[in-house]
Amino acid sequence: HPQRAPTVGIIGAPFSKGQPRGGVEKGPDLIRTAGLLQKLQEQGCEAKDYGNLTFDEFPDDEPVGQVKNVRAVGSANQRLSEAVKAVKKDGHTTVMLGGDHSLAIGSIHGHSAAVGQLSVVWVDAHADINTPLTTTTGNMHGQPVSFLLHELQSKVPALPNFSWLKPCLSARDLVYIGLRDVDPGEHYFLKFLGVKVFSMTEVDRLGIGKVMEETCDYLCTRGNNPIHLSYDVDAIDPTVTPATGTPVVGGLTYRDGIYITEQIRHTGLLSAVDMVEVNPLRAQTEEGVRSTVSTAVDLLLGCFGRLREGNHPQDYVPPEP
Ligand code: Z70
Ligand code: MN
Ligand code: MN
Ligand code: MN
Repeated sequence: HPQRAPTVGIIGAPFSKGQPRGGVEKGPDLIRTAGLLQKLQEQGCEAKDYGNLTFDEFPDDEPVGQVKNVRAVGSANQRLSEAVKAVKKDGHTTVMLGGDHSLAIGSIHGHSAAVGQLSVVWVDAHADINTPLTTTTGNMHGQPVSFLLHELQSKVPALPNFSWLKPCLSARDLVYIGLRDVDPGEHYFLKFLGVKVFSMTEVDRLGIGKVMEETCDYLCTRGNNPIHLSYDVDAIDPTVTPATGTPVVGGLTYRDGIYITEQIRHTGLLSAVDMVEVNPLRAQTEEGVRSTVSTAVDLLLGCFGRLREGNHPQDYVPPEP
């Protein structure tokens, strides 16, 4: 059954302070320049660009314990949460273009504020579930999930510019795909909480077809909540997406990555997408940047109905001689 074309609301979040490497703030404009809006429209998808958010500067953003740029990350995510909430209330499926993955805090919080209980599909080489106490790097992009989960609130200390944030996600409504670089504290939380995880080992064992069948079955039994797809481009193998801050060998193929988006779309429940961690300053070659950005665009097109058999008019009839 063909699905009514959703309308897409695009929010740019040129923010990099959840991690130490400059360049990831260029992601939103690079993805736009690669033609995201035109391509969505060409496949029959109405898209509205809400432009880029601007973020306050925090010149005296001293580390809190180990954690860096806490005030900037808290403030940026509060702004993003309000923006995502407003675009959801406008009736769109939101696309948040990052920026680093700390932005999932605001994106998921704002999405949940608008629509209620969510399912989150987190596609990433990393679990991003460290707390400010388990982090080994102090980077907030390795921690967003811990701030969002109800079950981890007793483990997350109060931080400056985070008092607006209320946990809004249950561990049983979270599925990971693509993990292959997990820290000790993260591994403990994933086991302790019983989170559904398809690491690269499961992708190898089952194949992406079965992984997505199990993912969609699992989300069905969780009650068909609106789906938030949080896509870190480093989930894909760095031979395909090298322009990212922390590439990890042995990732998803381009085809695995696209198939994930096709199957999530097929549920009819996709309600918000993040596309994060595109960093043009991290690839060795221009071709590496081009390949990364065009993959990010293709993943988003897959979310919104692009078919690999081609999107053809239903009333097409071949010419008679
Ligand atoms: C590590 C940390 C991370 C993305 C790296 C890495 C986290 N676990 N996330 N790149 N996207 O810093 O906590
Ligand atoms: Mn169908
Ligand atoms: Mn990530
Ligand atoms: Mn990652």
